[in-house]
Amino acid sequence: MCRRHRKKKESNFYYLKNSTAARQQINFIVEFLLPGMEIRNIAIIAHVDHGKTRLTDALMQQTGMAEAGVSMDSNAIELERGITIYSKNTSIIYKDTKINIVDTPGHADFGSEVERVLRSVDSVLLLVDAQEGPMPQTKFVLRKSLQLGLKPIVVINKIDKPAARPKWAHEMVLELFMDLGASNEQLDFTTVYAIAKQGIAKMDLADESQDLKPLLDVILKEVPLASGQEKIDLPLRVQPFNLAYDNFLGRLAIGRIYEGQIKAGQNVFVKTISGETRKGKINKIFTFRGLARQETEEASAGDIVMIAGLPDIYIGETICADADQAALPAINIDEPTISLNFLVNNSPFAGREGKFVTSRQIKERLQKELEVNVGLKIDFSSSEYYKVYGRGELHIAILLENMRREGYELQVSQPKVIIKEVPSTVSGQVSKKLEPFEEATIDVPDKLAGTVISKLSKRKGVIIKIGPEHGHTRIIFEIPTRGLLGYRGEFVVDTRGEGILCSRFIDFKPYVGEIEKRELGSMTSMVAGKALGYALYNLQERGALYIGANVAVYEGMVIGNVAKGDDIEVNPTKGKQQTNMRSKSSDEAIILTPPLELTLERGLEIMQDDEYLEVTPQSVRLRKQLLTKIDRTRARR
Ligand SMILES: Nc1nc2c(ncn2[C@@H]2O[C@H](COP(=O)(O)OP(=O)(O)OP(=O)(O)O)[C@@H](O)[C@H]2O)c(=O)[nH]1
Ligand SMILES: [Mg+2]
Repeated sequence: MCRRHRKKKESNFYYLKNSTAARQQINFIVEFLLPGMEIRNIAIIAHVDHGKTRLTDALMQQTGMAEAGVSMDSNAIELERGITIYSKNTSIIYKDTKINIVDTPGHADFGSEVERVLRSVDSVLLLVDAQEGPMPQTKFVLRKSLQLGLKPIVVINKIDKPAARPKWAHEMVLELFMDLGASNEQLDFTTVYAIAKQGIAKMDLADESQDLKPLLDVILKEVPLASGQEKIDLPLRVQPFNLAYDNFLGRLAIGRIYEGQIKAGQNVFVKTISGETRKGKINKIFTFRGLARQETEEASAGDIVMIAGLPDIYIGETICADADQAALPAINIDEPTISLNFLVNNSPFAGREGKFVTSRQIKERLQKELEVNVGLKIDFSSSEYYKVYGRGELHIAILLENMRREGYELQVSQPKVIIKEVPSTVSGQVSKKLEPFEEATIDVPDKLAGTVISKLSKRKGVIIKIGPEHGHTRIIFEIPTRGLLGYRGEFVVDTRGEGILCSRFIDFKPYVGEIEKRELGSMTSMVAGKALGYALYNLQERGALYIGANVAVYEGMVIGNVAKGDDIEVNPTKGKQQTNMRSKSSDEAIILTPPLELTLERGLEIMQDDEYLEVTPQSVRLRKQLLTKIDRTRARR
């Protein structure tokens, strides 16, 4: 019997919750059945925090692909922040079918990653929080899925929350489908209710269920088959949608085999997006087995594979068997929206904490990042700095966080939005300036709506929609990215932590002119030394401090902000005047407000144009570019 044509047997039910038996069965399947197995490819998409990773983890556990406690969020920063940063592949086996799953990030800065993934799957699980209902990123990922002609399966998740409104959420999702122009077929989506956290799914709220079987069955029923002999018989075509890097193997392409078979050692042709063809050779092939990658000699149409051997491969190119085959439709890569300079740290504390500090080391690290970080662009042409272009503050912050954890030390300039100059079509007329715009969705307690509206209007935000939303006011703004930069911190303070703000890039639109922001001034140290509690006690009346007592400071280091007005120079090392009189307010009695800790993101947000953010494995410090007051005054003239 040809394995490839093996009929699916219902009795082969590899679904034994978390049991060793399930894993033994999996080992058997992988060795003997996998080569001819039916394949389905799905992505899990949603707004940030709606439960994608929890669901993926539970699917892996219940099908015996991972132990309890193993998570798709495996990177240290992901674990720390509790968010997904990189989309990741896994596979599970259910009823003799291999289901490749891509868990995607929900944060808007990584939206373009989701878009690429969608190109390579045949359906999506659209997760929606049963209490929050559809959120901005739900709309974005659903729109992209619908445009690609995918028919989503809707999963209303977190139905265990006390304030869950699953039926309402379902209605809202249906409305969203209609607003986004879904076809009749797409509108006829299947809805599954779930508690990803407990690994439970049910078709009807009243159903009894202890596991995810109902969802798995829907996947088998609804997701189109990716494999099939008729596709395998065609000449090879693979398209990478993601990149990875391995110290030994170099650049790796993660792609879907649309047609044919791929073999280790095979000679191939790579068709570029611009229409050129180059030769290459496949070195190694891996498929996904749970989270692990498993080397294989060959793989067939329908599967998602990781390929080594093509050092210059890029997203959206087509790997094929013959030079005259047609390329697959290109995959769009979103342009960066902000930029900043990375440079060697030259503060008085430079080199104390970092292991890799030189310009060459930073350059090499950035070049390596370009291997895998698809949204990133870097201009290495200047001798003084490297200009890094990214998709948002979080995108950049994650790169910096990774670098400092690896032992790098550097400083960066204030992030700026990218302004594009488009030549006018009318001769003789000046060119047009375009800047990135975002759609910002804000939920705030009703009484605070006024404050938010007035602040964002000053920052050139325009209200698109406003209305009540579960006890809050929801306001949707269209606002230049420039207007939002540096606003988040203020928003948290203004709404006392009760507001939600999420935004995503929509398009480059005509430049709206100067934006007036009420910026806080900087409190800059005019001396080097150790900060003293007594001095800080007096300074904390003027603004929030970034440092506590006994922290070493240098001249030109920014140690806090100034609530009112311009920058000031201060002496944080000044001790109390010594007198013979014993005063009541002895140094020990001083109680300092806890400092506002400078995190990378906060630093990037609050820093001013004439400052650098110093990033080392141990510290994040803010400093003036020009350290002495004389130099700063001279430069202002
Ligand atoms: N009450 C409840 N909480 C859940 C459920 N599913 C997930 N959560 C919680 O929601 C939070 C976010 O879950 P994740 O799975 O990380 O969400 P995500 O969609 O992967 O988030 P991003 O990848 O950052 O977009 C975690 O604290 C989960 O424990 C659920 O069914 N019920
Ligand atoms: Mg996640």
